[in-house]
Amino acid sequence: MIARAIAWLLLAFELAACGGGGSATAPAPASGTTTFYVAIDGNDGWSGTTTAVTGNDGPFRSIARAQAAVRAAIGGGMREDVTVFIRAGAHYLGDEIRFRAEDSGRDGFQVIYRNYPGEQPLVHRARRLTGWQPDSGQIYKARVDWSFDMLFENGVRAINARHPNAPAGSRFAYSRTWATVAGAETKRFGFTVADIPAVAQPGALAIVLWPGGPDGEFSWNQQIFVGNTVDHAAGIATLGREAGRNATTAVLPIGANSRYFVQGARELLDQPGEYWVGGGFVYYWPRQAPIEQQAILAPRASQFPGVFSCRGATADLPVRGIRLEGLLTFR
Ligand SMILES: [Ca+2]
Repeated sequence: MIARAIAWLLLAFELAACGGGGSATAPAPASGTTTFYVAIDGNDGWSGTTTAVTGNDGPFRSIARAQAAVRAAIGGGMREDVTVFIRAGAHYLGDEIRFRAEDSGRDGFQVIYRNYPGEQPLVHRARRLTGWQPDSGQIYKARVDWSFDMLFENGVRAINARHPNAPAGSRFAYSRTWATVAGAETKRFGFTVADIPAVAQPGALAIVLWPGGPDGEFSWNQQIFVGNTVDHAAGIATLGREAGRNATTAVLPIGANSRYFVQGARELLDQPGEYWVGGGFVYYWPRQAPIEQQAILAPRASQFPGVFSCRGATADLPVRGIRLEGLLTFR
């Protein structure tokens, strides 16, 4: 499981970024140089100029705050390299760090974001969900104000609450359509009543369908339909429209034995590892307890899911002179 989880992680050691180049040898912390520190017990209201918490001052909490401090420090010019030392532990960005031209090293000097000597910071693009409150049974809820399409607990992907349930260790289990509806083969299908649970808001049910042709055997097209109509008395489901598209029918006839499952309703959250989002909350049944001690991550949905990115202003004003070193990064 861990090995599978690692597969989606982008591991970047000694990442030389943004045209910075240069050697892998960075200066150790020293007084007299422009240096900032980021630590997971830091505070963005502090100066960010001490290696650890001392009295009412200490490191920054976030890399983004350090980035802002660097911008302010170099805006009038540079007389030496500027280094941001990131201390050990898991740093959750919530979104990628975007370097712009004003983040660039200048005047022959570089801006260096690197691990504190002898320590290994882990930089996650995702935001960590915290502030869990008990909801019902073993289900907890936490507020979310960003959109995401994946959730992870300790590196293992969680499951959008669905029916039928996937067996432990798998994300795959399906129902089978029961019958073709003559004359509406790409629009309606017969189902076994137990395969689509009756829920309080049936309009919320999405049907994840592999229309399989007359005998249900062709399974290379997956379509997700929303706004469906489910008639339990007749055992007939009528597709609404394809999520994110204008299609209102399946790309192939829906024969008997085509595969599908349903998701989207709160009632389908009924086993560990399933989550459901609604009303500004994410509801989750953790695989492990206590929930606050699990690293539950929800990467913000993005077209460009990077950890660090660079975008200059113009061809003549690129991002340059930034080095990233010794950071283990996770999308
Ligand atoms: Ca379920």
